Amino acid sequence: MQQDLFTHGDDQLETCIRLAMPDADVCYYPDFLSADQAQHYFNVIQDSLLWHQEQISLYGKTFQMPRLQAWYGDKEARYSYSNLNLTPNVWTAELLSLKQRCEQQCAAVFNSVLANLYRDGQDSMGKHADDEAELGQQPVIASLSLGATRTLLFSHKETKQSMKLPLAAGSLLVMKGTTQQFWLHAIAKRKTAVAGRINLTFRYIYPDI
Ligand SMILES: O=C(O)CCC(=O)C(=O)O
Ligand SMILES: [Mn+2]
Repeated sequence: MQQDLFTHGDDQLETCIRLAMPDADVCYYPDFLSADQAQHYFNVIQDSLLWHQEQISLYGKTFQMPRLQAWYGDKEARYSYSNLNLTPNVWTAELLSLKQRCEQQCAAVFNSVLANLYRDGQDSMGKHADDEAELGQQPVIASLSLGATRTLLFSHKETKQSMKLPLAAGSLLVMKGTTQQFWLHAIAKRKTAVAGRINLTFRYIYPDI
């Protein structure tokens, strides 16, 4: 991994760890939020979002998604995901303020956020790319982690190269460029006891696609 220091805004310096992944543009900011801020947002978001457990249909069978989800955003930011069609809830004050911080950090605009709550180590997310048509060609995805550290597993679609990245509380992972085109990512189950974790992925949904 290579460390880049770069400026954003006036004279503020942010440390970005740029991951050594071919065909990708992935940047990790370990200290995007302070420990206190991360704990505060974890508590408020866990208590205030309208969490629900989706059902997924696979090979004619119905399964419960192994995590809770909630979708917030601007009215027009409708999203289809694993055959689900999600209408966004109206932004909460905390989500809006985190969205603005992510926009500033990424020099990008987001109109929605997918929130995932991993209740314990048995909750997970399967291998996928954030490559739905409504995200556009080379989406910028800002992924903010709160609560317990869980490992994100990247795997290259062609070469099968893999890469593990523990996502700590208060960290921001920014995926952009060709990342979704060439790489899959997943959160694996953990056998040992793990406390709750919330991940927020800020996205821009093109309303007319
Ligand atoms: O929980 C994570 O870090 C990954 C979430 C994710 O990949 C998604 O919401 O698409
Ligand atoms: Mn994803």
